[in-house]
Amino acid sequence: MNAHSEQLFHEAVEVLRANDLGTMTSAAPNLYPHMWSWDAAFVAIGLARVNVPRAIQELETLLEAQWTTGMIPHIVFSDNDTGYFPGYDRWNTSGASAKPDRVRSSGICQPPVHAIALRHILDRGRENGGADLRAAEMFIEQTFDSWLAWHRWLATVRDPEETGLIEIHHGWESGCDNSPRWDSPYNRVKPGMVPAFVRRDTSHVRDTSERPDDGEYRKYLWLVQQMASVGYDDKKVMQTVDFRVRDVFFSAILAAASDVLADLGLEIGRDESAEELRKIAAHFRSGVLSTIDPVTGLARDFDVLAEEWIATETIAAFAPLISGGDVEVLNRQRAIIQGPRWMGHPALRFALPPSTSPLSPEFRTRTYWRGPIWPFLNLLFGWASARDGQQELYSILRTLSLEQLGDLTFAEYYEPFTGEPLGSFAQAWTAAAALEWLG
Ligand code: 9YW
Repeated sequence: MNAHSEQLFHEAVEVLRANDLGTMTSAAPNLYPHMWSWDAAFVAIGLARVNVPRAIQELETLLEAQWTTGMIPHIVFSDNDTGYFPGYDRWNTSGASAKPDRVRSSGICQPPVHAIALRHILDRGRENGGADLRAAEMFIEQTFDSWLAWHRWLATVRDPEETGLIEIHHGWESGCDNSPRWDSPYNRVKPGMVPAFVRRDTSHVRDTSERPDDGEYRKYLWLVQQMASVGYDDKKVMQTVDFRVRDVFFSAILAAASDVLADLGLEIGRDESAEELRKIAAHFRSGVLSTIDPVTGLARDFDVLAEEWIATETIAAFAPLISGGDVEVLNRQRAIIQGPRWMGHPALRFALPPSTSPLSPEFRTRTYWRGPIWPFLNLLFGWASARDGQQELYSILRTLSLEQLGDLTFAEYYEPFTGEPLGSFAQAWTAAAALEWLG
C-alpha cells in the first residue's frame, strides 16, 4: 500500500469506528443515527476487512430485528430517537403482529444484498483462518435458515403473480428514495391527512435542494400511515397502499444474492435449500431480463396500479449487470454504461456512473438520487463485474472509486461534474466501500 492508500485505509477504519454504536453501526453520524438494512450489509463487507467478528455482529444485530414473516426491516432504530425523522414512533409498528415485541424497527424492507456480505465474511474468514474462520462458518450455519426465510418471503409474498419481479410499496424500499423512477407513481399518490412533521435531514445538509421537498415527504409519510393502518399485514398492505411498483433493481439484487446464498448452502451441506435458491435466482434473473426495452437496451420498472412500464435513464436500468445471465444483453449493457450517456460523458469529474444519466431531462447535479454518484453502488457493480469475469470494467470502477474516495470525506454522494462531496460526510457504507476496494 502506498501512503495515500494507507491514509484512506486508516481514515475509513476510523469512520466505521466513530459510527460504531456497540452492536450496530449508524449509517451516518448525524443524518442517519440508526441501522439501515442494506447499509448494514455493505458495512459488514468493509468491517470484514478489518474485524471479522465485528462484521458478524453487524449482521447478527440486523437479523435480531427480522419479522416472523421473514422480512428484514429497513431501519433498526438505535436509542437516539431525536436524531432522525421519521423515528420509531412515527412508524407505528408496535401493532404489527409479525414484528417481534422487543424489536424497534420500521415496517418496510430494502434490497437483499446481505448474502453477498455473508460471502465476503466467509472469504475473509478463510483468508485469516483460525478463530475468524470458525466464527464465519458457525455464523453461516446458524443463520442460514433466517436468510433463506428472508429470500423466500420476498420471492413469494412480494411476487404473488410470479412475475420474477419484486413489488415494493414505498420509494424507501428501493433504497433510491426520490429517483426519477418513482416520479410517475408518486404523482398519482394523493396524500390524505398527515399529522404535522418536522424533518431532521434538511438541517444536516448545506443545501436543502439536495433533498426531497416537503411535498414529497408528505407522500412518503402518507404511505407509511396507510401501511400502519393495516398493521403492516402483507396481504392487506397490497390492497391498501397507493404505491405498488415492481422494482427491477431490487429484483436483480435478489437474483444475484440468491445465487450467492445457494453457493453458501452447498458449502454447508444444505443441498435442497440451495436448489430452491437457484430457482429463485433463475426466476428473478429472467424477470429482470423481461423488463428490457428492446430499443434502448435498458431495464424498466413496472407500475402495478397504472399498469405501465416506467422507463427512466437511471442507474437501475443496468439491473441486468447485477443479476447476470444473457451474454448478449450484458455486453450491450456494458457498452451503454461505458458510453457517452453514462461513464463516458465528457464532463464527468470521475468517469463513474451517476444515479441518473447527465443527458436525461430528469438529471439534477446535486439532488440525491437524481444525478449524484453513490460510491456503494459502484462497489456493487464492481462485485458483479468481477463475478462475470469482466476484469477491465472492474479495474476501471476500482481505480476511479479510489480516486474519488481519496478526498477522505466519505460522502454519501458526489456531484458528478465537480466531484464535490455532498449529503452526509463520514457515511458508513462509503467508508466500507473504500476498505473493500483497497482489499
Ligand atoms: C432517508 C441510509 C439510507 C440509505 C438509502 C438512502 C437514504 C434514508 O439513506 O435513505 O431518510 O431517506 O436513500 O438508500 O439506505 O444510508
